[in-house]
Amino acid sequence: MVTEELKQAMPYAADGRIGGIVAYGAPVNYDRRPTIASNNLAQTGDGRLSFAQGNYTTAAAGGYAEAYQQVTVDPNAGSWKLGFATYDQVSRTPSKSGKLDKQVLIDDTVVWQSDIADEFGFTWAPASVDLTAALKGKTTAKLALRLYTQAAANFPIDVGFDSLVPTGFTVPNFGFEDVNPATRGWQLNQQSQSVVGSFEKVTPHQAKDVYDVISAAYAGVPAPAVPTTPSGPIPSNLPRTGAPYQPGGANTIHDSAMYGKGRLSLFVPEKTATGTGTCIWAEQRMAVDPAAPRYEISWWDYDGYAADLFGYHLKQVSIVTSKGKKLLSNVDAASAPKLWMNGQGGWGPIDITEFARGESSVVLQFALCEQQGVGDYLVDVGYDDITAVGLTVTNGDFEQGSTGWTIVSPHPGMQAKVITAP
Ligand SMILES: [Ca+2]
Ligand SMILES: [Ca+2]
Repeated sequence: MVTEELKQAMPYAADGRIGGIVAYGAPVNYDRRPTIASNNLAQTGDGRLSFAQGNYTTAAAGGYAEAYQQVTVDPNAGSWKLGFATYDQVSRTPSKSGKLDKQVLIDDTVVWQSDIADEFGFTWAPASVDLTAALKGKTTAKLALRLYTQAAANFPIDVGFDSLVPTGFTVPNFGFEDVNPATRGWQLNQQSQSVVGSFEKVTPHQAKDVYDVISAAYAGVPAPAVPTTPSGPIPSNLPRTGAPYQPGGANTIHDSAMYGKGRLSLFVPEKTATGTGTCIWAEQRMAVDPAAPRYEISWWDYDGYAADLFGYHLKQVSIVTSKGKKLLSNVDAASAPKLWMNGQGGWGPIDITEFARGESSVVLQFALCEQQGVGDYLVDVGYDDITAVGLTVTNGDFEQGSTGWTIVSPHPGMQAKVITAP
């Protein structure tokens, strides 16, 4: 994807039509950073088909993006069907229904569709469609997977398709593991200004791979090859039964940590009421090094929320000293996209010298607090990669379960826990 974008943009930069190219997400310390674990949203392997729209954007009614290919059909197979899995980040919120439909088409006719608000959000829902009427007697057909905008949709989305299991026909690259335009089989048809289709592949060393692709583009040499094989088997078909989202549970993404496998999860399930002012959190008493020249705390946080739903869930980080409790950070869970942020992205580590100086130890709290009670707004806030200067942090990467942390989860419905991917 980076290769294709650079190929399009570099001629503009070369002849001065644009001043330069910002490669969003380009790594600067590529050799030190592993792939962000939660970036892999594939159901199987490391590749998937994605239809995404950014924050603060509205998809116009009638538009769509689709991936398609001409498939070979056995006209005498006796049975024709397609099993597959779809993913979205929309829980069953009524305000989001009637706007965006996932669709399967044969020869440009819709044979299956599902509203993105039909299933539980953030989970892969298995699906199946009988294609006997559409494929019987044919030797070839156009198979398309589409996200269609039925009515204007003003919220960020990332809809996935993965793990196709055809019966009575064959689909090369059924798991979207090959993203090379020359060999991937699939084509894209872009009929929306804002919903963008792409073949997303996450590699174990994403930052290094992106760095190498950018280097190759500017050096004028061919881009390095991207792996084209799945890292795991594609499962057989399953009935269509979406499971409720549970952080780290069945049908969620492989690993929702930032780095490694563990993270803190502060969770409010959908269709669950909370009370104004209630909080859940993890806290740790940290020893203060009296000889340290300064004191800093750094953490990364994450949530699955969107900017159209402000004012409910707050990510709060506090320090408790002998003089009392101070709020260090107070960020609405709807203020950032589904992305790990180093304290809302802008500020990075926080200088806490004025609070820690002279203390033998301090308590740091990482909380989710309800600014307003909710009736039905799922949120899953993550914290990971907590580090400090001048303080001793135990298990700040949550790779040893909850070791070192006190988990405080006094409210039924709100769930605080350390989750660890298999
Ligand atoms: Ca896949
Ligand atoms: Ca971790």
